[in-house]
Amino acid sequence: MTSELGRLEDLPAGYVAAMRERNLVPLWPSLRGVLPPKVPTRQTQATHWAYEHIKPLLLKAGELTPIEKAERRVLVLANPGHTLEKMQASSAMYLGMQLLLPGEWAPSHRHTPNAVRMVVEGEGAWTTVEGEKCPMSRGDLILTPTGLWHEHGHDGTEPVVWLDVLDLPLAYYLEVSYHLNGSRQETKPGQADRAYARAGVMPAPVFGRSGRRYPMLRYPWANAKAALLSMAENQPDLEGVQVTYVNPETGEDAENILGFYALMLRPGQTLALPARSPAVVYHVIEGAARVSTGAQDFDLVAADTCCIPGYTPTVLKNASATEPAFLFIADESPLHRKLGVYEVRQDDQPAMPSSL
Ligand code: 1HN
Repeated sequence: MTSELGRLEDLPAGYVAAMRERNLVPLWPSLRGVLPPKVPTRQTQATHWAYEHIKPLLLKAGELTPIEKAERRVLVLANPGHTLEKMQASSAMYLGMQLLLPGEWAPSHRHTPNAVRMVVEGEGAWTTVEGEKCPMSRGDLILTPTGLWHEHGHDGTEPVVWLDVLDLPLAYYLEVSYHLNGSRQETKPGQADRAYARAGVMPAPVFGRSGRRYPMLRYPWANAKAALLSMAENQPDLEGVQVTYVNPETGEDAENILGFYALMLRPGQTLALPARSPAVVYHVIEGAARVSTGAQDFDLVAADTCCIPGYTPTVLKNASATEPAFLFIADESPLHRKLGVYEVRQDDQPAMPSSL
């Protein structure tokens, strides 16, 4: 088979026009574009969003646009490779930095896309999810999965900022993205993050489990950080000190489409990650790190975020020789696994999954 395929310009203009008039196009001029050799075409560009650039613009939005006029006051971290208007970080991931000022309330709604919030700074805000009031402190992860009612409020004195991660681009592409508005939720007593606070044991109510798909909605940073520190201490030779956020009753991914992780880089550590099919978002919770793709280096400090396209070997380096660095990571692994396209490449070689 030849690798040079016919071009559109090779065809008589009248023939092309006659096809187009009937909503027909020839495949062969575009075949290599949609099915390139070995490495997929990716719109997603490696992109770094520095918090020092976001914060003043976000605070300005707080002056310019009252919460009633925004519902959610968010600056979207848009990947220029997808064009800014598409509001995508990658093909399936949406990222936004949301600001809530003291006394403000972002009303209750629910929607088909899944969301999580990673708290960046400020104390006193909360998200109520299906009646469970989840306090927001730096580094906490709060789930608002598909279909669950959620609203945000703020009883503190300083602005609160968090990073929203949604599978909105996927839901929009699938033409399944919509929302419903609700009224202020009654909060119920109890917090699931207390009930599921210890690994290795879990609640076994004598009259049966909740059977809820999302038994845990708030993942406190204090617990995730303690897990990472004890892993690092207990396994001094472990190269990748990482935890993933899961459903504590089943061990499955916390949400259906995107995967969420916390990773610790030991002081001075360099961690080389193989190329994998999903795009990845790195966000610094504590410390500082360099994210390198070979083509680009991003120096991330606390609250900075970057996105790396899929199939890209990536090197993470702790910028400090004396302090650990802690990263929050979001990726498209659960989606890729469900679709059967998840891939890890050794030495950057294609490892196409096969059903054999
Ligand atoms: C949303 O519901 C929230 O509830 C934040 O805070 C960002 C971006 C797109 C669509 C829905 C929220 C969102 C969103």
